[in-house]
Amino acid sequence: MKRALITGITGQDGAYLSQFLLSKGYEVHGIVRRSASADVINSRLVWIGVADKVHIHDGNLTDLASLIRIAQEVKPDEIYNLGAQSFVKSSWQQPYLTGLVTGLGATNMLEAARIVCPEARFYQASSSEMYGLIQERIQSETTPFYPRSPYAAAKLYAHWMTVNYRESFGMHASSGILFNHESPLRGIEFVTRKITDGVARIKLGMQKSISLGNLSAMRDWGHARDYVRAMWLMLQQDTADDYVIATGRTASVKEFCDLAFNHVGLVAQDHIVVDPRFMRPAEVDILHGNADKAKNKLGWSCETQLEQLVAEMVDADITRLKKREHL
Ligand code: NAP
Ligand code: G4F
Repeated sequence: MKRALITGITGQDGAYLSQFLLSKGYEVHGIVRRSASADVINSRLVWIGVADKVHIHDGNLTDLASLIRIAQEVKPDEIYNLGAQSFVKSSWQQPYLTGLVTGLGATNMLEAARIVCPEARFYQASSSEMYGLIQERIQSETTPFYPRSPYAAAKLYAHWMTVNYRESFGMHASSGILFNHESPLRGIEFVTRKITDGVARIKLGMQKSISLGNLSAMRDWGHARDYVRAMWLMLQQDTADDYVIATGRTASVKEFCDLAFNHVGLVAQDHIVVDPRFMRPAEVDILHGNADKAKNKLGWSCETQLEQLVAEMVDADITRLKKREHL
């Protein structure tokens, strides 16, 4: 039985990846940082039905000793570094913390692996945010990076450290440059879930409108369930490498709103309020990925269309609100 160690197991991708790896027969271990809200920290793992099937270890990406200890205890075959301060807007409010966790945290995990289990295969959660002020209309592995936020700069550092550990120490370390991926388990502060939760509340008569920032921003939105499969595929290859994972379709925040409101028979423009508080100091105007390399080398393609993703998220939020569940 293979053993996987996941940082960020309590997040959206951690939950879907745990479910996927368990279905493949893995023993799944996760690192969870101490929280005063320990009773709800595993709510995504509960929602997806794996909370009692994974092994949880108390640690933190900023605490190298804890990562070394956990690596010694688990002896993982595969390490997935998903842990991060992942909300771009907060990275301007907490630039140091974002650099520490999202950037140096990855170095800590790489270093723990190098010291304890250098044969373990390593996945780094890189991001399409690294393209920032895009240098090519459609972005692939060869497109130059131009980070536009403290988050993107931290991710870029972690990305290059992963390449560096691969080239310096011969470690099987791969980066997935994942474009935005969403699901019913997406954090409520991200725009897609904010919209689907808002649409559900409006449909149920619990609120009248949704306040948003830049409606023109365009993203290449996929489903997290499809994207965690790509992470695993990268670690099954003979040679480590970097891959873009994207749907190849881009849509604006406004178009996402239209799809979500249409799904419940409402009109978006009747309920959207533009609020400058949700604008950013610098914006990533458009992301549009080319995942041909992943298709050709990994045999990966996305299975969920944007319309299906939106419908699944809105329906899940309506169900949750009717049951008075929170996530
Ligand atoms: P998420 O839901 O925000 O999850 C982030 C995870 O990191 C949570 O489990 C969080 O724990 C954990 N974490 C935060 N600080 C930590 C620390 N100091 N030590 C250990 N763990 C810590 O993010 P996601 O959407 O699942 O994304 C997974 C990864 O992919 C992230 O690295 C993200 O930056 C990257 N990424 C995401 C996307 C996307 O569209 N979703 C695209 C590209 C890349 P708590 O539960 O305690 O907060
Ligand atoms: O949903 P978002 O906050 O995601 P963003 O900034 O694209 O970052 C996500 O995807 C990255 C991959 O490219 C990940 F690396 C990162 O960890 C995260 O998962 O914002 C999407 C867009 C932005 O252009 C933002 O300005 O939506 C726009 N937007 C408009 N109104 C809003 C809002 N975003 C949020 N969060 N809230 C709003 O009210």
